[in-house]
Amino acid sequence: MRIDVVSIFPEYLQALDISLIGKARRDGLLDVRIHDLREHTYDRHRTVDDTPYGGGAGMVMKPEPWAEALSAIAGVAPEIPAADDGDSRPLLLVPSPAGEVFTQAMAQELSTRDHLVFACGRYEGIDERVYEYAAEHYEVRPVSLGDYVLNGGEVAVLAMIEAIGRLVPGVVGNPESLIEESHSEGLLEYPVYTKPAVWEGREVPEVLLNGNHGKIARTRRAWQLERTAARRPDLIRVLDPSTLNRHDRDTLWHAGFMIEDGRIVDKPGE
Ligand code: 6GU
Repeated sequence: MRIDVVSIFPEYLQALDISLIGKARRDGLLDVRIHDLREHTYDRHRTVDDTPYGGGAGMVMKPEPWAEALSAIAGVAPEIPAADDGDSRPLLLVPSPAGEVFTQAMAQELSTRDHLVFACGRYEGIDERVYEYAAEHYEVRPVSLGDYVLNGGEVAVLAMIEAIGRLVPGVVGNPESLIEESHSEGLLEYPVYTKPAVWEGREVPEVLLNGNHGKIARTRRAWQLERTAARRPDLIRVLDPSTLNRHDRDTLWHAGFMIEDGRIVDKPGE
């Protein structure tokens, strides 16, 4: 997979040299290229921003450096065979608190693409016309990590590249570890324990110690449901009830949910 990132702080992206993603790059699984937006400025101060038309606080990123950077990347992009939907343009992901929320499902989908480009904005954002211009060469998608504001897209891009990159075949050594994890089945992960069996007077749950694998699997499933009900009730309400067995329904009942007209709803009075 080819990934390009354009930023005025390329040093931020040095974290991509480390750990799993760094190894995947050295192994040739991920071709990550970081570009300094200021390389596409031609004035003495290498200016990338200007005051907003219409007034208001802060500065807006100028269109010209972005147009040149994005054209250069699209121009050198390998020709990609048309996908099922017939759109062969590379994807331009624009980190922004005003974007569509980035989820595990989106990470899965993006991990199958050949070419992703991230445009890291700073200040109050990029001149809107850049997105229209970019749409001639890219499929443009604004994406947000969640409902809070960062100073720029760089930290968000680090998170997204890690979430996407680890799903690219070969990047995670043991693909088994991708199967049972938080969010992949719409539930949070169960709690985990390691040695010693007693630590600071606290015992590892007995069920994990006596090798009854059927019982361990049922217990972990119940822990997942209980934890998700407590921390993320929104995820419980969108589960498909047909995926729940009698044990699951019983666990959810005790956690304050019931099934009504084929949907999971809060028990009255909870
Ligand atoms: Cl993707 N970018 C910025 N600048 N702020 C954010 C965000 C992204 N996601 C949440 N807040």
